[in-house]
Amino acid sequence: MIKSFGVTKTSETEGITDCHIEEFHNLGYTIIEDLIPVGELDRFRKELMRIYELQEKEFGLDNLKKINEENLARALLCYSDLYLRLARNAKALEYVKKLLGTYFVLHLQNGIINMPGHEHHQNSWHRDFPYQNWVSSEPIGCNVFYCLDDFSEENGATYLLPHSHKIAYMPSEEYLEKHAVQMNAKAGSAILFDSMMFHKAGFNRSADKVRRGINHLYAKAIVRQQINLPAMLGGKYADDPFLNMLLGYGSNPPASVLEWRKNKLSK
Ligand SMILES: O=C(O)CCC(=O)C(=O)O
Ligand SMILES: [Fe+2]
Repeated sequence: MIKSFGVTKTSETEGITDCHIEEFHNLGYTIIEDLIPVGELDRFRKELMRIYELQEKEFGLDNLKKINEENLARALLCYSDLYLRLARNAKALEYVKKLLGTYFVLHLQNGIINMPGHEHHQNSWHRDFPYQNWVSSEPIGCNVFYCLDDFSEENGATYLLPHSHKIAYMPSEEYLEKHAVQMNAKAGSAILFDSMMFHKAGFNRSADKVRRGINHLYAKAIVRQQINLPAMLGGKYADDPFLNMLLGYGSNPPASVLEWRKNKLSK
């Protein structure tokens, strides 16, 4: 029992999951530990680096630099079953369902490689739904950001601005400096945060510690995907009803009126 007076209503939480959800709603974020077993982390790190190298070869490092995409890998699950498994991690999706309901889509899956002594485009404050100067009463998206390495002040752990999912405009520099918090989180944990929160990667000032993170943004199906995953996958996984929803097969716009009506008829 909480010692209090004049209180007629208290938040009802049952167990640790509810406590995380309560933190998410109030602060805008929470850290969930042990989502990736420590023994598997190295596979995830290697696979991320393999995919990034592929993408760097495909587009060229100079071109990646021109568009601020150096050390950033996109749509990992289109290259790797391991990353498809991560995108559908059952424990993480339990939270996503509590926040977004049962119908949601993977809006993006990125790998961020924060190199020692190197500026990264993600070092700048932003919302993952960019250009929006409004807030919503309910979350329209949530991020599951996995730490593949231990995150620390030294190696550029992510900064979040608590409660900024409820702040329509970017606060002042003084406010950011005073209230931003850095996420010291263990490798294998994930930072679960409202996609309207202001955040950024810290600067990695370590001598030699690469800091890798995998960002997932799950959104209500009214939000279009950052990259058209069904087009990239070309029908792969479409027969699995859950993946059909998650990957956007079920919510990307039909190509014609006839297709729209046929879809409705078949339901
Ligand atoms: O790497 C980080 O700490 C933040 C990454 C980020 O903001 C993003 O991927 O959108
Ligand atoms: Fe971000």
